[in-house]
Amino acid sequence: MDKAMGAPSGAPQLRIDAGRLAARIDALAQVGAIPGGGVCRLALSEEDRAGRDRVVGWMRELGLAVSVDAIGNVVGVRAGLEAGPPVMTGSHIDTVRTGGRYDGNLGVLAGLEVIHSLNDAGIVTRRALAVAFFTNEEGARFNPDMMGSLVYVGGLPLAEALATVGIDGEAVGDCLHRIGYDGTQPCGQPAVHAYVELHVEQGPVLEAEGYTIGAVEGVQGISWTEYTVLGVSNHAGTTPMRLRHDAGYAACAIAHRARQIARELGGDQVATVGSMTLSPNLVNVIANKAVFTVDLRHTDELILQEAERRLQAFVDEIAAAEGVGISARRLARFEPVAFDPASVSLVEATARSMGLSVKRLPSGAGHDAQMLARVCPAAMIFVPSVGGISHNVREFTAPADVEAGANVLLQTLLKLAA
Ligand code: HGY
Ligand code: MN
Ligand code: MN
Repeated sequence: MDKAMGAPSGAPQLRIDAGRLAARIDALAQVGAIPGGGVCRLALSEEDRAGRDRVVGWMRELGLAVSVDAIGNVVGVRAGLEAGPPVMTGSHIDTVRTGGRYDGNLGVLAGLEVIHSLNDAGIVTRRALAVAFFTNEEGARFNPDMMGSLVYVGGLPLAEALATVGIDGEAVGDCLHRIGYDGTQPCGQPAVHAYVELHVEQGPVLEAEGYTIGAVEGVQGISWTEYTVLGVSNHAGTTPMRLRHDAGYAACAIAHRARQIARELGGDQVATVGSMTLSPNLVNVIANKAVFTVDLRHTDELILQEAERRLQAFVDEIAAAEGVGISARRLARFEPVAFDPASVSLVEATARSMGLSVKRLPSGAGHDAQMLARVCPAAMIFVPSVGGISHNVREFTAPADVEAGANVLLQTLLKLAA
């Protein structure tokens, strides 16, 4: 690297190397690759370990000082001209079971591409820069989602996170140790000056309205609940309807009611029953047990609470009517988060200064940025998802949009670190 040159006012003409970024996206997508071009790297799995090792290898190649904290968050720091808390970017590299190659991965790899471009240009920023990936953002195996970043900002005690048992009966702490990422760095270190995350929109808005960049204003509220219904198994043929205590029916009725509530409330309200297991799960036996999850979300906290209230009222009603017992276990609950207005404006102005179309919008999905927003000014940059598809192997973002998003990230970070 030739003589280090401070970047007092940034390098407005500097751009990332799109081919190099695309190559890293493809290379990481080979880890846990599943048919259809997707990825399965559930948090703290062997695939997650392999993905982590690959990204840490790139961090070290780029000269970053890498630390692993006690919940497995990984932070690579590039020193600035001055000491002090870094400007951070990043996201997550764990995926859902039917994940795409951009969700989370793009934010981490674009961060590495920014570092690589600055290294090539011999530019050293005034403030340090950091690229992070946080443990278990998805929450698909261990609840809640955004677990690692929530611990990082002090929102979840480390011991509680480590003791969390996943859908397959294994504890976070044991899995973290097994994959060798139970680090020694205290959680929350390094402190962060500002945080910006690049992420695919995962929804239909930017594509439908023809925008390249999203300046994300905040993240909607999230409510995850697991319900356990206990009924009476009986013969499907001989048991009169009036004598049944059918856990399967009650679960499906609640799922139907959740959809009705979303329709009644309209607007941003969404409701999803994504997992359901019946026991004994046989064609000719009335189910005596059903375990299922309900995911409710809304941009407005009071409307989200109303959705929760309406659903619980129906749960009580169907329990009495069907003569079944229903218990609820909260898996995740986060209120809507508004990002730092000045940071949102910076993203918007940076995109516009690069001649890119930009729209302000909320995020329907949860992100690590909503946790970092508790401790520093945070913002997000969205790029379009083709067909609005995500959490699906068909997830895709056009290369030109990937490049545009990474360049907006580069220039935004340069301004924050100047
Ligand atoms: O569920 C979510 O919003 C995110 O994918 N964790
Ligand atoms: Mn994500
Ligand atoms: Mn996701």
